[in-house]
Amino acid sequence: MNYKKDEVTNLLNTKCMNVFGCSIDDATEKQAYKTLCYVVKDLLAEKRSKFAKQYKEKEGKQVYYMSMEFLVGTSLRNNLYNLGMESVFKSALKQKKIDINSLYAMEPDAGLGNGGLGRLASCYMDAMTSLGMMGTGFSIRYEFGIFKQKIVDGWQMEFPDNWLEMGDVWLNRREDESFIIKFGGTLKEEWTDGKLKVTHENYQPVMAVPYDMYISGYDTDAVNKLVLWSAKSPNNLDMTAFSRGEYVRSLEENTMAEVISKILYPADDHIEGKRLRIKQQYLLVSASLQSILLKHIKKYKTLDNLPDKVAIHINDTHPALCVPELTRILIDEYGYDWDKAWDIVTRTLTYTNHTVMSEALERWPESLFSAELPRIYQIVLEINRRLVQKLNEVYPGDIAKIEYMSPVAHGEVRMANLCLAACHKVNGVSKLHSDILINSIFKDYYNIEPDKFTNVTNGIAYRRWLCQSNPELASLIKNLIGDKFVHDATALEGLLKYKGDKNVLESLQKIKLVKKQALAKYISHANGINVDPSSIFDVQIKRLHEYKRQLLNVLQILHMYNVIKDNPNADITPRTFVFAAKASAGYMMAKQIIRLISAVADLVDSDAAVRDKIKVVFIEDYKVSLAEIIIPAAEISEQISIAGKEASGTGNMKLMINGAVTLGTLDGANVEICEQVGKDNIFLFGMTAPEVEELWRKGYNPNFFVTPELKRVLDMLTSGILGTRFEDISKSLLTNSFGTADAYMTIADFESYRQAQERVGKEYLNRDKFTDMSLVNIAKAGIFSADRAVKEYADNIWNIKL
Ligand code: GLS
Repeated sequence: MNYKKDEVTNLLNTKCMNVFGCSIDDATEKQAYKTLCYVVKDLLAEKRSKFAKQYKEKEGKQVYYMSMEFLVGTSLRNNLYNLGMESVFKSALKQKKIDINSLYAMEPDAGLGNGGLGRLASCYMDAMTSLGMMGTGFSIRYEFGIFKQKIVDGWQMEFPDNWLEMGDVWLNRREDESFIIKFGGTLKEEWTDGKLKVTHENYQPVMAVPYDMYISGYDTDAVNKLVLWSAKSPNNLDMTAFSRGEYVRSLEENTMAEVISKILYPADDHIEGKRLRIKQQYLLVSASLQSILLKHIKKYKTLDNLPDKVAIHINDTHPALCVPELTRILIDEYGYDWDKAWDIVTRTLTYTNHTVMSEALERWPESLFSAELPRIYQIVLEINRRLVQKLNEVYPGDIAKIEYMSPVAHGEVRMANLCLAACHKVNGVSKLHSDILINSIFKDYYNIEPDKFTNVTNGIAYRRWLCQSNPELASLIKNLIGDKFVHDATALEGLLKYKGDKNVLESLQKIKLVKKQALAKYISHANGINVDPSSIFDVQIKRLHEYKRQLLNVLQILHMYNVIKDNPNADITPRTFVFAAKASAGYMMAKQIIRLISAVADLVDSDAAVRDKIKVVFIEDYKVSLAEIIIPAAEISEQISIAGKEASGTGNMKLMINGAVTLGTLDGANVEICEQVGKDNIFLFGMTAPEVEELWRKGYNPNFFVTPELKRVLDMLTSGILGTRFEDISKSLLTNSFGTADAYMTIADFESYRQAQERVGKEYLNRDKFTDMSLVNIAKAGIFSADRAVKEYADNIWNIKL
C-alpha cells in the first residue's frame, strides 16, 4: 500500500482522537500502541473488502482450515511488514517521538496453541494469503492461551495468560452471526411418510459468537480471516433466579457456557480426555460448519456443489467431529438422505495427521461421547455400521483387523479412524512420517485406498523467521543475490556460489555475532547470567517431551562437565547450551526434566573450573516472540528425538534458514534437511527409524549400552551432586512406567550423540568451514517454505487452482 508519511500521521491522529479523544502527541504509550493497531486493522479491512468482492465475482474454490490451535504470536510488525509499510509508519511515529520498537514490545503473543502444530496452522494462513488464496481459519477464542511459564527453584509454575487485555485490538466481534450449539439432551425419533425424523430435545444451548482476526500476506491483494469462536449463554441472566434474590445462580448458566472457551488445553502430542475438551471441539466444528453452509447456500442456493467450491481441512484429529457434524447438518437441517450426504461429506473433507504417538491418537469413551453429543453419537454409530459392513467384504472374517480400523470399538470412539473413513485425502507431514503412516498405523486403510494417502512436508512462514526476525541477514542476502528470495524461497540457492568466499563468510559471522549479543543481552536480563557470545550457541527449543530427548542433551552436558573436571585444560570449545520449553501442566516427568536442567545449570555455574567452558541456560516462557530472538542467534540446532517419533519438526527449518547447523537423528523432516544439505553439512548421529524398530524386535536392554562414561553420568543423577536426587529420571532412562525398557532409547543413542558433539566442538574451531556449513543450510532451506507446502495442499489435496 502506498501511503506518505503525512497521510500516515493523519490516520494516526484521527484514530487516536476518535478512540481516545486526544491527538497522538498526547497519547500514553498504551494508547499509541492501540491506535497504531487500529489503524493497521482499518487498512487490512479496506483491503479485505476489495479482495472479498473480487473473489465473489470469480466464484473460485476456497479452503476452510479447522484447527483447535493457531499459534499466532504477535501481529503488528508482521502486518506492517506484509503491507510494505513498516518504514513509513516508523518514521511517522519517530516524528512524534515514538519508537515503533517500544510499541512492538507491548504486544502480547496470541498464544492460542501449544507448539509446532499450532504454529504450523498460522504459518499456513500466512502462506495462503501470500499466495492470494481465499482461505479461512477457524478456531476458538480462548480467553487464556498457553500458560505463562515461570521457573521457581527449578520448578515450572504456570500462570494464566490474559492475552486479550492488549491483544483484543485485532479482533472484530460479530455477535449477529452467532450460532446455537446443542449439548446433551435426548433424542426423539418419529416416522413420518416412511422417513425417520430425529428431534434433539432438552439440550443445553450454547451460543458461539465469532471474532474475526485479519491475516495479512506478503505483497498480495489478499487478506484472509481467522475466525475465533467464543462461547456464551443465549440467556444472559436467569431473571427468575434473579428476582428470587439468587444473584449468583442467576449468572450460573452463563458461566457454565462461557467456560467452554475459557482456556487452551496445554497438551501437545498427547490427549486430554476431558469433557470440556470435547465440548470445545464440538463448539468449533458445529459453529464453523453451520456458518460455512449458511454462506454457501446463500450464494449458490444449493449444497450439492459444496465439494466443488469448498475444501474443509481437519488439522489433526481435534476437529474430527467435522465428519459426523457435516453429515448431521446435511441430513437434519438440509433434508439430504444418507447416501447423498455422505457423498458430499467425503468429497469435501481432508485430514492431516501430525503424530504417531499413541498417547496422542484421540479416543473418547462412548459413554461420555453419547452423553454430550447424543445425535452425533448416533451418526457415528451409523458411519461405523456401514464401514464395518464394507470392511467385512474386503477383509472377510478378519475381526481383529476390522476392529482396529473401526471408528467405534472397545467402548471408545476413535477420531483418527473417523477421519480415515471419511476424508478423501489424508497426509502426513514429512516423507518419513507419511511412510510410517502407510506402512504401519494406517496400513490397513492404505491397502484399500492407496490413492487417498499422500505427503506434504511441513513448511514455515520464512519471511517472519528470516526477514523479520533477522533483518541483518536478510539484507546481506539481498545484497548478494537480490530480493527474489522474498517471494520465492528457493532462490536462496543463489547463495551457494558464495561458498568459501572469505568476505561473505566474514559478514555472516559478524551478523551471527550481533544476534548472539542480542540474545546474550536478553539472557542477562531474564536469567541474570552472562553468557559469552564467542562460545558456540547450541540450542534446544521445543516442547518438553521425553521423546524429544532433552535428557540426552543433559546427559552429554554432564559428561562434558566430567571431562573438564578430570582435566581443566581439556580441549573443549566453549559452549552455551540454551534450553527453552514448556511442559504440559500435568506431565510430571517433563517437569522433573526442567528441574534437572536447572540443577545442571547451577552445578556448572558454581564450578570455577567449568563455567568458562560451558554454560547452561533455561530461558523461561518459550513462545513465538522469544523464538524470534533465540533462533537468529543459534549455531547448533538440536533435533535429537528418537527416530520415528517426531512427525516433522518445524523449529529445525526456522533454525536452518538462520544458519544454524542441525545436530540430529534421521527423524521427521531432518531426513529431508539432510537430503538438501548433504551429510557434510549436518551432524548426524543415532539409530535410524528401521534400526529402532529392529532393536525393539531383538529386545532392548539399556544396560547393555551403558559405557563407563555414561555410568558415571547416570550416577550423578542420584548421587546428590545436583542438590536433588533425580531417582525417577534415572529409573526412566532404564525402564518405563510399566517396568519395561525406556521407550525413547536415550541410552542406546548416547555414545553416538557424544561423538557427534565432539565433532561439533572440533569443527567449530575452523570458523570458515563451519560458516560454510551454515551458508549451505541457509541456501538450501528454501524448500521448507510454507508457500511451497500450501501450494502442494492446493494441488494435491484441496484441488484448488492457484
Ligand atoms: C506435531 C509434531 O509433533 C511435530 O513434529 C510437527 O512438526 C507438528 C506440525 O506438523 O505437529 N504434532 C503435535 O501433536 N504437535 C506437534 O508439534
